[in-house]
Amino acid sequence: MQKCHLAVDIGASSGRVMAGFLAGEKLQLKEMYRFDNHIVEKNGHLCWDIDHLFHSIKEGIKQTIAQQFEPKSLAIDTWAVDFVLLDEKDQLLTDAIAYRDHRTDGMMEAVFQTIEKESLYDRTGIQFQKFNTIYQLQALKEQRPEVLQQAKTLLMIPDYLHFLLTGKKANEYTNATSTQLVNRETNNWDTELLQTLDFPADIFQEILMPKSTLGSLKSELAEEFGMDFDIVIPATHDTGSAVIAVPEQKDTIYLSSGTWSLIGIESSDPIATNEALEFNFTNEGGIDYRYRFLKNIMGLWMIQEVKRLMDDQYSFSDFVELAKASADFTSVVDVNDDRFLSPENMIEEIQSYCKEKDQEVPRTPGEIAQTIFLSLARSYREAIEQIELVTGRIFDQVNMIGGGCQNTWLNQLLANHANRTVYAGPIEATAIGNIVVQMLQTKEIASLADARQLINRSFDIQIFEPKGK
Ligand code: ADP
Ligand code: LRH
Repeated sequence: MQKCHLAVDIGASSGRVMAGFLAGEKLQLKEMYRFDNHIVEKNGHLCWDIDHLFHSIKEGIKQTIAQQFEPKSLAIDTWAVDFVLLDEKDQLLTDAIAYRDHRTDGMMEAVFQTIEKESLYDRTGIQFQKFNTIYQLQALKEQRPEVLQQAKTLLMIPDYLHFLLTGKKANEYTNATSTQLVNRETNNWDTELLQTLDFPADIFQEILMPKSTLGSLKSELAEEFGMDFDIVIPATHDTGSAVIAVPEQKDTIYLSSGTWSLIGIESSDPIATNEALEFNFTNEGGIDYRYRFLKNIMGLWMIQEVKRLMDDQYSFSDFVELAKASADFTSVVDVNDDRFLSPENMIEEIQSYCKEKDQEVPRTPGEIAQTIFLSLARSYREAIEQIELVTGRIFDQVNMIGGGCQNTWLNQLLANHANRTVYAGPIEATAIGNIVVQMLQTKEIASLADARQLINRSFDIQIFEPKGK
């Protein structure tokens, strides 16, 4: 059997189980299993189907073993901010409610009545997104106080999936910072903040850092799989894992392109200045306390929704070609407008926006896709300008990673509009970042710098040079 490390990487649109192992001078990555993930409506809320996710993880492990791969360890990463609450018997108290649910409408303002926005930013360095865990907890406090009172444990989604595998409870650091409840100086739960907000401090668990070992499989699972292995803590926030895999280059901006577009730089210290606050940049915790100074941009969620609303008649690569053929269509929307976060109908929302702004209304699939891609490229350029303004540095290139790298038209639009060289790849950066943390834990890789060099020589990177707009 081929020994490997298993990365379970679950994004908002799909999950995969990937085996990683060293072969000579290179890191090899092999997909073992892929599964669908999407938000479902349950009990009046938008939720994640956590049973489906856990079942798929188990199926992925079984398929891995059936393909003659033997995991030495496994680690799970998912999207950030969402969590579950457990009662005293470790049973779920609610469904796994998704960040696009409308329960957080107005909750940011409610929190600001207790703590000023500036003070919250100063303590945490985290951006203001209406769906951050802090606002989800505020929603529970106001709408279902009995649930919060019964809660004994808060686990973020990957923490919960790790718990189901091992029976061990912990909160992983990179994802914990996305709650907006971790203090950027202590890198621990901000107990004063929890007290101010009247959140039950005892539901928060010990924070574990990436590269820690959580434990081995529960005995019944080891029996079911016919083998046992360790669960290692990766950067459980997918963006944290993805940024680990940015091939090391000086003066680069990364753009993790998937359901969301996360654009920023790695910084040894949080940058929580007034300008950073004004531009709504975040400082999420990363491996070895490297901070991700970045901005969330609505991302390819917009085209995912359009694809769904058109009954999956067109594939993502069809949309790329259709948009390219509509290159002369110039209407744009403000992709960061909250109206695109969870609209009833994304196509109509885009059309109404254009109409309201007296722009030509996109009608055909190509025009709609072009409006999305052009709008994204423009907002990427704006974010690059903001990063340069805040840091006083110049960045001449962008490293695009994630599934969105496959959108060659968007890569070219970004190169043109930002007038920067765009390096696209690796597509599976998140799984790679997850795997290398496991290899750092076993010391198969000596350092993060070595890991990034290894990634650089192991995966293809496509280059897009700016051409006249
Ligand atoms: P997440 O982890 O958030 O679920 P991924 O990193 O898997 O997202 O990226 C998914 C996105 O990648 C899709 O929304 C789609 O826009 C883009 N994508 C996937 N395959 C292709 C393709 N063949 N051509 C163009 N874009 C693609
Ligand atoms: C990307 C991501 C992003 C978060 C959002 C909720 O998958 O984790 O970093 O802001 O989902």
